[in-house]
Amino acid sequence: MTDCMIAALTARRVWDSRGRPTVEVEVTTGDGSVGRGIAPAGASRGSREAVDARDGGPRLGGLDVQRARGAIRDTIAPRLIGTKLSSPLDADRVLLELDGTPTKSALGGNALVATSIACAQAFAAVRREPLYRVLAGDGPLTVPLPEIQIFGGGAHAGRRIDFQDLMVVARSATSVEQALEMTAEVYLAAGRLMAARNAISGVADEGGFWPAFATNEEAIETLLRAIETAGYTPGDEVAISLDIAASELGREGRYRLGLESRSIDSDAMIEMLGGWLDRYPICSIEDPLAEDDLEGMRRFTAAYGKRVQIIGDDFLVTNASFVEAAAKQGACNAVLIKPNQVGTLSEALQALRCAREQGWGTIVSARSGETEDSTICDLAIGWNSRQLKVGSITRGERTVKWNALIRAEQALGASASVRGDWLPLSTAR
Ligand code: 2PG
Ligand code: MG
Repeated sequence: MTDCMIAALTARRVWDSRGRPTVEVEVTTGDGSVGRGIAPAGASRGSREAVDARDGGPRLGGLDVQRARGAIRDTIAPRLIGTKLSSPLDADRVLLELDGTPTKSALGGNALVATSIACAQAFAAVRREPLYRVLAGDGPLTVPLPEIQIFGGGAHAGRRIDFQDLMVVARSATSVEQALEMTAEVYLAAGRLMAARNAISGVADEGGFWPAFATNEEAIETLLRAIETAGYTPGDEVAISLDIAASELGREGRYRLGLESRSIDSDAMIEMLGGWLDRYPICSIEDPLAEDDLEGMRRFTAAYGKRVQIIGDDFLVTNASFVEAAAKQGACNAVLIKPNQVGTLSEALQALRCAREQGWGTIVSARSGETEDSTICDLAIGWNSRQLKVGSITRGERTVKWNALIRAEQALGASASVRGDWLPLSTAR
């Protein structure tokens, strides 16, 4: 069907939520349908992630994307224009062949992911269907359970506390609509608690409150209090989810807790986190140990893997072979799926499938630098990831995703929505 032929493919520079340049690709097909994709950007990045093409030099902090635009204009567009898309991820084969490097250093992960998304969206536009339906094929369509940030920290908030995300999961909600309402109540309660302490001092990169705490644990305690103040039972109704982003804290088995002016080794880190798992109703913990601390991650997983979801983000960088290796080694029991960590939607899907084969949890995730592109919602729904992480319940680049879930839930019915009561709770014995 010539409808699905790529008639035009253009790139432009647009802006992300941190005011940094990024690249958007627009694909027009033979029947005039249009698909767009915008590359997001991380701040806490795994060292094995796909590399973005950025210009370097003094302008715009070295972050301009003219090199990525050039790669799309000179290499990707000439090859893709005139080809027919026979499936939503069809273009990825060509992209991978054109780049030919494991970290996408030839054309740039940003050039690849924006093109991959735009082609998938164009394919869905030709079908006049939401991308999630096209991606699901005959498979199940589920609206994912949200994990939503209340306090931001680490690299997203001037390292005001050491770890990165304090989130909530509305475990007892029976729909996304209800989960978002419950989260909004917790967010408001947290704001009141912070205001009462005169501690409202800004917004972290993903829209959560800028944390003003004396210790890292005080942040968790405050979140617990916010859940209670909002009228919910911590754990059963609203559970806590943490992203430690431990690769930001140290290397070679040493972790620096700047807020507490101390450095600890891998064992002490495991002990500290284990204490939190005992004391607070936590359902998920992401990157509890650094990407180079396989031994630590194995020990942590052996000790707590039955009580809590242990998510590899920087540790696994959405790479199927790293997921497979980690599963064999007994490290982690869930994976974060961020397409731009690996470069194309096809590779992200491979990582997700590989995790599912291991019986792992799968969480599709946004980045800290985001835009109005909400394709990750289509991926989470169409690939049946069952969980989605997007940052807070504030700011347009975040709410565009949550609001897309609400629309999908209305279209698919609340029975398609994933409930959270199957998630383990660290405090349940
Ligand atoms: C993470 C993400 C999103 P970043 O670490 O999980 O919170 O952050 O995009 O900066 O890697
Ligand atoms: Mg993370």
